[in-house]
Amino acid sequence: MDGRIGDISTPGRLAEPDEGVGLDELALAARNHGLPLEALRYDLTPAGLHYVLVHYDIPAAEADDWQLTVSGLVRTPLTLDMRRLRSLPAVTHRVTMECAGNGRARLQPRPVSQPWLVEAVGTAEWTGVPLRTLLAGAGVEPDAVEAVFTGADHGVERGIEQDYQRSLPLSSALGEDPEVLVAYEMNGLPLPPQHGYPLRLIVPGWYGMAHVKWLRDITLTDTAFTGFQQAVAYRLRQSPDDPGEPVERIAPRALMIPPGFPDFMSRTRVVRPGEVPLEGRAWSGHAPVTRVEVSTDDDGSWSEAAIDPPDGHGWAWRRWRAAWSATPGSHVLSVRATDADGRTQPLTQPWNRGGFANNLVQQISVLCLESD
Ligand SMILES: Nc1nc2c(c(=O)[nH]1)N[C@H]1C(S)=C(S)[C@@H](COP(=O)(O)O)O[C@H]1N2
Ligand SMILES: [Mo]
Repeated sequence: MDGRIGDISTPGRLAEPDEGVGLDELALAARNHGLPLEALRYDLTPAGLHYVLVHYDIPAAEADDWQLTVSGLVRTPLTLDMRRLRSLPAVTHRVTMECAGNGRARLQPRPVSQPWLVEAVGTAEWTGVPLRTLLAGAGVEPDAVEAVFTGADHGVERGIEQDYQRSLPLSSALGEDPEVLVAYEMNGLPLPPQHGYPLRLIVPGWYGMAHVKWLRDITLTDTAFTGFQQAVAYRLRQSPDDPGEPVERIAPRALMIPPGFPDFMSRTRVVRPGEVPLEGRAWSGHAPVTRVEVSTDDDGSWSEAAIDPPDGHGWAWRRWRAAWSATPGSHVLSVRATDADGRTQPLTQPWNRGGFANNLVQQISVLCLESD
């Protein structure tokens, strides 16, 4: 699997100052899609509206002959088919998943990759077997430090052919909070092909790249995994030679359902004067969201929104609501979330070479009409 014709250590490219979105980015944007922001109204995102991100091709997969292997530093290597996995005690978790590249399209300079604005997010109920159960069945050897997860999809990165692979430290793989799942259902139905059919990893609270789809192997190792998606991509780097920090948990973010209706070309929102209900969702992968604030006049003033109670684990977004008295003219609406650890969202753009974990406050331009 390693036709070594490229330099895998090269981090991604930045767009030139005047460079528009290129054909390679349009091709990515055409196969992946975001959550239409009005779908923030649903507690549970209907599967077809959940964002999708696929690096390579959706692999051909049949549940009937799918096999998950658990190998490496285990006492008893396992080969599990779907029937066996479904016979094990299952749990269901409601989890908000967000792509680490969400917000990337607005960065200056712009990393050349999937150009998300803010819509790479969704919430689903995932059903499957706790990873812990499978690892206990296999018996992890004491010198194991990581679990490496391999998907059935395959492609070339910087000239090197490889499978989609990511790892988790053993402490996270075996942990109870969050509880990592090997999931075979999304919202009570078999996984759709684009979301990993028939089997994927779910790592509540972590950015999307950790949730390996089309999962076919788990290997326990005594060294840290250095594959492309772990050690080259998905690191917070300021320069190409900066080793950077790994991208892991989701930074807090609140999003607002754009109020009123769109002006089709400018995408400005249009409302009529008077009370305009504002609503959206807020989440954080570090700790539950405890505060959501809304600003309606771009003058630095914020007022607190009401937040719905969290669900049991706090791995899913919370709905927030506020009311706005709209007056004729142009307005900028903003919303920001703060979590129980005190993490919040910046008002000025943070930057790193991959455009990861970017949680700049959302701003929506609204034109309020003269009274009708
Ligand atoms: N095997 C495999 N798993 C993968 C990916 C992939 O390309 N291949 N993309 C990852 C990324 S970057 C994200 S953001 C999430 C997206 O999951 P979704 O498409 O179900 O929303 O899947 C992750 N798991
Ligand atoms: Mo992602």
